[in-house]
Amino acid sequence: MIPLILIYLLCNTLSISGSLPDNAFHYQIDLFESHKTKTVCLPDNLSIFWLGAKSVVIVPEAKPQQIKHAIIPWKKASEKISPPSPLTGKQMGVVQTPGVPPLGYELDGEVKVFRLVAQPIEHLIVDEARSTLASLIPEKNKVPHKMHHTPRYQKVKCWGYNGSTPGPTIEATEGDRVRIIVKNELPEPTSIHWHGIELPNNQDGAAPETQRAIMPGEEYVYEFKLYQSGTVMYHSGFNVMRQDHMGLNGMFVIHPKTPEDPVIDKDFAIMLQQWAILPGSQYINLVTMDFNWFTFNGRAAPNVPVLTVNQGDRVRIRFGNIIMDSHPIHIHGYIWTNVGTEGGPIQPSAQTKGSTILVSAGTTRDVEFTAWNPGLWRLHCHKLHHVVNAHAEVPMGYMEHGGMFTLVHVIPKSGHAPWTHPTQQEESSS
Ligand SMILES: [Cu+2]
Repeated sequence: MIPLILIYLLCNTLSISGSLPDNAFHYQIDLFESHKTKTVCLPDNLSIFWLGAKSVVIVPEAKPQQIKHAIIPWKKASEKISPPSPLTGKQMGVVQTPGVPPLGYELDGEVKVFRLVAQPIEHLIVDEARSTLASLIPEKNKVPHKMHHTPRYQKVKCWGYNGSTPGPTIEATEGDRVRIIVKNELPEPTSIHWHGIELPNNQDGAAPETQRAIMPGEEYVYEFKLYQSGTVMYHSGFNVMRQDHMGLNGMFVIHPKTPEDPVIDKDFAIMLQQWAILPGSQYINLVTMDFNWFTFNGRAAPNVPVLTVNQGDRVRIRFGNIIMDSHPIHIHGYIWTNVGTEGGPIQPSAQTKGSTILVSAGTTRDVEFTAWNPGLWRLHCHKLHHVVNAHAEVPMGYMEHGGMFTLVHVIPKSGHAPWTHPTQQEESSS
């Protein structure tokens, strides 16, 4: 117990408790209760691994495999978790974030006031008993494959905003002044960075460079005017590796001041996320880059909601990516137009076409198409490990679709009309 005595002597105001088996000594240290920073000194033969604001693992000889399975503090037992505010679930915009409740706002004069609560949540990534895809697959297509067993149910103890991960999509209009009141119900300090927004430095949410972090239990107010339009994002700006991976991210849509042409009939937002979850665990493994769960708006197939549109609709899909890897998102049956980035709309002369859009880490990409082609069309990441669930656990046989995979269901105008390509229509009308 030498480390215990050592740390206690050096930092006599810290509270230290708990232990891990084997060679690792695990202590909880109340660093942030007093808003003070402590420096912990250790002799050369001891290594210290920070697991968050309140927890360290001390290993006499660094043996990473021993800390890999350490459970990251997720929630304080004493912590009060607020129910979603009445504005959560209130659709006041036009963007659908499938699987994520919308967020309304209150008006204070001309300021749009949004409320976000950062809090621990228990989130269901997949529950095959509630598949959103199964009912759409024609019975005649179901042939008896022998599928290898893959997890049919995966819950995760993570962090989110207003009860969901990603958090609700914030919608406003170019020229609006917005106020976002953030409450911290996490077991550690946090802040929110407004990713891709041009704003004054003191509103950037980069703690500690531009603000003191929001301490557990505190509320903090951000307020700025929106001078741009497009799809941007928000995510934690403190202890970023951990907090963003734990689920603290969301989309932020700024509509242009002038009406859009062509008019968008269905406007979807999809946040791309990835998670490392050890077999049988509900906790996120933060000490690996071997991600094994991949989600659209926090859900893996077959539980990703289907994007249902009518034939002829003008459809926009906004993709956002805060996590580490890039995701090439592909659609079947359509060529879409790349119309926007986190920098805003792309000028028509610079727009490109494709059926796959690469959404790199830290970027957003908006695509548009007219839903001329009826049917069930796959929409999925084209990194092939990203379209199965917990791929590391299963042998390479037949595997059901999982991960970043869903369908665009284009409902035909008429069940009897023959299939026609748009160029055929042009030929017949000319
Ligand atoms: Cu991917």
